[in-house]
Amino acid sequence: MTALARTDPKRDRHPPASIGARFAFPGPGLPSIMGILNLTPDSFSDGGRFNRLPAALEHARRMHAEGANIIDVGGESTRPGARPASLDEELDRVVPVIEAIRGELPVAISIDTSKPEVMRAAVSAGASVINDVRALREEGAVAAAAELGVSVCLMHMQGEPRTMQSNPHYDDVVTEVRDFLVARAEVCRRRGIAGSRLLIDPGFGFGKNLDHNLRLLAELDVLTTTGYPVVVGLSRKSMIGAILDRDVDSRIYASVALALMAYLRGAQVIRVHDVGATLDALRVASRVAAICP
Ligand code: 7PM
Repeated sequence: MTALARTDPKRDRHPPASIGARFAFPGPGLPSIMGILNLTPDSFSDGGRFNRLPAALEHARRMHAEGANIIDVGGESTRPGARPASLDEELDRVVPVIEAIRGELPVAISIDTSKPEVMRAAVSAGASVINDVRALREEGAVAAAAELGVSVCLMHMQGEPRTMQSNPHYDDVVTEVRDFLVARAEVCRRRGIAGSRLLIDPGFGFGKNLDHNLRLLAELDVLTTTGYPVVVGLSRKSMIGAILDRDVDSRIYASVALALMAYLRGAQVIRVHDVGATLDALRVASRVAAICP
């Protein structure tokens, strides 16, 4: 029954167009694959700024070669407990990388930021999607996104990165996350962002304990039935660590399993570190889904 969701045309109402139709998709019946390009100092940094750009570009090339059709460029760490990046730090990290990807790879670029200034600079440099873990709640963010005319991923987060994992609480996590996302989407539409440009994301791990995360994935249909395309980021997250007691580099198989479950529940964009491994699983699964009676 869940596999049917992929082939039901009513579920595929906002497909490719919402990230820029000129970019190739991973394949028929497959979701968009958003490869993660994290430019915070803990990655691509070994010793200094000289090799950051080439190393980041090489990683983007690899994710594109493995089938990613969106590269998500982020320069602000949203890790629990992280210190917020300054505006200049964030701009220095992301703008050169976006320009380089734009000049070389036929992929959509999303910018993972909450800052209106970074949104503007990133879109000028070639980004066509804003991915905001704060769902455009920062001052000036809705106006910037409306003016830029790009697609926007609205993500749910309870609290702020520094403290969000200390004691997350919900009466009904699935309903509260859905109501928040639909309300943010309505604000965006009233302020001039077309509904067809909006995507929603439950924000796995952002102010959620293991039980909250599991319920959100088990009941992902509650989000897909809103009509907005659903983005999920489960890749290497601590919910996997909590179940398997494995460190972050040993969570690939489990990440692929969760990506597959999100796909079967109708997610249209899957945000991952391990593009090739994820697409192997989705490609075989999509062949089965395609003949589901
Ligand atoms: C530590 C904790 C490091 C969490 C990095 C993260 C999402 C996102 C991130 C997501 C969307 C990560 C996250 N997660 N954007 N940005 N959805 N739309 O695992 O789930 O990369 S940061």
